[in-house]
Amino acid sequence: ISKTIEAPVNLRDLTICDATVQMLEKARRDGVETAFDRAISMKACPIGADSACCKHCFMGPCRLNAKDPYGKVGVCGATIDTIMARNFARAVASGSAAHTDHGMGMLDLFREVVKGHAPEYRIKDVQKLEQVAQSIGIEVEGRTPEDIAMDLYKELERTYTQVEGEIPFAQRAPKKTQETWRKYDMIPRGSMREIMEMMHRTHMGVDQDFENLTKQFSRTALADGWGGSMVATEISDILFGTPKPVAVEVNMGVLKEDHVNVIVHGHEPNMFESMLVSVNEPTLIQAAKDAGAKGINLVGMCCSGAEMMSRHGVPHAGNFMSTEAILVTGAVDAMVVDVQCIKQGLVKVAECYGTPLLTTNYRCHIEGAQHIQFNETKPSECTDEMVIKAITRFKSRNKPIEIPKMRNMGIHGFSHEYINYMLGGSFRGSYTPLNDNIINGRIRGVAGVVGCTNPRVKQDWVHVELVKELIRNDVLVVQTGCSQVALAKAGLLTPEAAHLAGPGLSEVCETVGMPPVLGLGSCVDNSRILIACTEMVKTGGLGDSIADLPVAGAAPEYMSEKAIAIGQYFVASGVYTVFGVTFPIVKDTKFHDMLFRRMEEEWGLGKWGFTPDPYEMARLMIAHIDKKRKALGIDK
Ligand code: SF4
Ligand code: MSK
Repeated sequence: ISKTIEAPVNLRDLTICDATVQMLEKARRDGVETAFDRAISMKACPIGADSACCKHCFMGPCRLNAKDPYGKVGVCGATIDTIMARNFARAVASGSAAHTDHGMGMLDLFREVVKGHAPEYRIKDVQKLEQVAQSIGIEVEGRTPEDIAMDLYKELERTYTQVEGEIPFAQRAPKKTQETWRKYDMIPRGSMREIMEMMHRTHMGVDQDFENLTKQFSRTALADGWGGSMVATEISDILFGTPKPVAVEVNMGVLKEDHVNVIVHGHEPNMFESMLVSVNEPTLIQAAKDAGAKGINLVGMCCSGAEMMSRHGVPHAGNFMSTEAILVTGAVDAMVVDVQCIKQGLVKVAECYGTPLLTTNYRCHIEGAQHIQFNETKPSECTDEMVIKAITRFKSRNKPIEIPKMRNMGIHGFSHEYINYMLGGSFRGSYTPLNDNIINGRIRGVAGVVGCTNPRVKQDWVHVELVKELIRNDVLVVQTGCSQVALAKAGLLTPEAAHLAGPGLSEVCETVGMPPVLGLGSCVDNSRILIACTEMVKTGGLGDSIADLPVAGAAPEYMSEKAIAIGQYFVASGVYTVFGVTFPIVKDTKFHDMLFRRMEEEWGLGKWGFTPDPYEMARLMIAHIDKKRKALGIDK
C-alpha cells in the first residue's frame, strides 16, 4: 500500500522510541505506510501554518501574506488580526467541544447510574462524591450517596445547559482569579452557549475585533478547563475510583505473544472499564485458553490508556504516534477505539495484519472499521463480543509476530488529592509540604508538561529533553496524556529518577519517596493541575491568584485542537504556557501581542510562549518561574 515511504530517511530522526523504530523498520519491510511517512511526503501548507488564510465564506478562501501581514485584507476587508483570531477561536471551540462532550458522556452515565438504569456500574468513591458536592455548596451531612449524587448531577448539568450565570466549578478557582474573569466577562455560562456563541461570532461579518474575540475564546476555553474537562475527571473518579500511585509497565513489550492481546485506544473510560470486566470473565478466559492462548492481555494506548493506567494499573503500550506502529507487531488481536485521536490510517495498517479495528461510539465510525455500538445499560454485551472477536483473530493468526522487548516500569496515578496527601495533608502542613518547599527554594516551581506527539517533530524527544532540563533545575514536573507516556518510556516516572533532579528537588523526592515527574492521567485530567494550582494559592504564601504562582506549562509536541483549548484555559487561568512544533499565528501582529504579552500585562492572566527547541522552552519557563518568585519576594 505504500506510495509515500521514502527509504533514505533515518528512522532514528523520526522518533526516540526504540520500539516504534523497530516497528517502523518492519513496516518498511512489509511495505506498510504510517503517518510518519505521510508527514514526510506531505509538506505542511505555509500559509495555513501561519493562520494567514480564511475560508469562513465563499467570497474566499482568502490568502494573506505572512511576510507582509498588513499589506492586504480579505475580500470582505477582514484584517490579518481578525482572520488569525477567528481561526484560533474556532480551534478553541472545537477542542473545548471535544472535552466537554466527553464530560457530558460521563455525566450521562452518572445520571443513569443514579437512576439505577446502568446496573453494571456503581458509585465507587463515595468520599470523592461528598468532596466534589461540598466544593460547590451541596449539603452532604446525614444524606445518602444517592441523594447527594442526584443533586450533584443536577448542578453539574448546568455546566452545559445554563443560559445565564456562572458554571458551578468556576467557584472553585481562587477568588482573585474569579474577579479578573468577571472584570473581563470571561466566566463561562453553559458550554453549549459558549461554543455556540463562539461559532456565531466567528461567522463571516460578525465579531471583527481580535480583542473582543480573545475574551470570548478565553471564556469558551474556561468552559472546558473548569467545566467539561473537570466534570469528566471528577465524575470518572466518583464512578471508577480516584487514582493513587500504582506501579505500571509501559511500552510495546507489554504485549504478550502467547496471550490474546486487546488494545483499547481513545479517551472515555466507560467502555474501557467494561472491557476490564470482560477480560476477567472466566468463560472468556477459558475460551481464550481453548483457542491455545495462555490468557487475555488488556493494554491501553493514548489517553484512555493513561487514565486506566493511573486508575487501575492497566499496562500502557504507547502514545499517539505509536498507534499504527504497534499494529505492525502482528500481535494485536483487536484494537478497540472510542473517540478522539484515532487516525483513519489505522484502518489500512490493521487490514494488513488481519487485526480487527472496532469502533464503539456512535460519534466515531470509521470507513473500513467494524462498528459495535457500546451501550451503557448493557456494556458487557459489547465488550464481551469484542473479546470474542479478538480470540477468533488469535486462533487465525497467520503472520509472523515481532514484539519489541522494551518495557519500562514507572509510578503513575498522582491525583491532586494524593499529591495533597503526600505533601503533607495540606499543601502547607507540617510535613514536607509543597508550598513550604517552594518558599524555601528546594522546589523552584512547578511545570505542567502535557499533550500529544506529532510526526512533524522527533517523537518523544522534545518532551523528554524539556522535562530533564526542568527537573535538573529543581522544577517539579506534573504530566498528563501522551507526554506522560513519553517520559514513562524514558524511565523518569520512578523515584530513582530523583538523581536526575537538582539538589533541592531530589532531596524532597528522596524524603517523600516520590518521582520528580508525577503522572496525573489523561488530557481531561489537566483539570487536576488547575485544582492543584488552586490549592497552592489557598494554602497561602504564594500570592492570591493562579497568575501569582511560580508555575508554567508546556505542550512541546502538540497536534490537536484540544491542545489549543487546554493551552488557552491555562493562559486564561493565569499560567504562562509554551507550545512547540509550530504556532498558528504571524509574529509582529496585534493579535500576537495580545496572546504573547497583553493578556498577562494588561489583564493579569497568563500568556502564550512558543519555541520548538526544548532547551529554549525550559529556559523560558524557568525565567518565568523566577520572575514570579521575585514578585513574591522568595527569590533567595
Ligand atoms: Fe475572505 Fe472575508 Fe470570506 Fe474570510 S470572511 S473568506 S476573509 S471574504
Ligand atoms: S491522546 S489529544 S494525542 S495527548 Fe489525549 Fe494524546 Fe494529544 Fe490525543
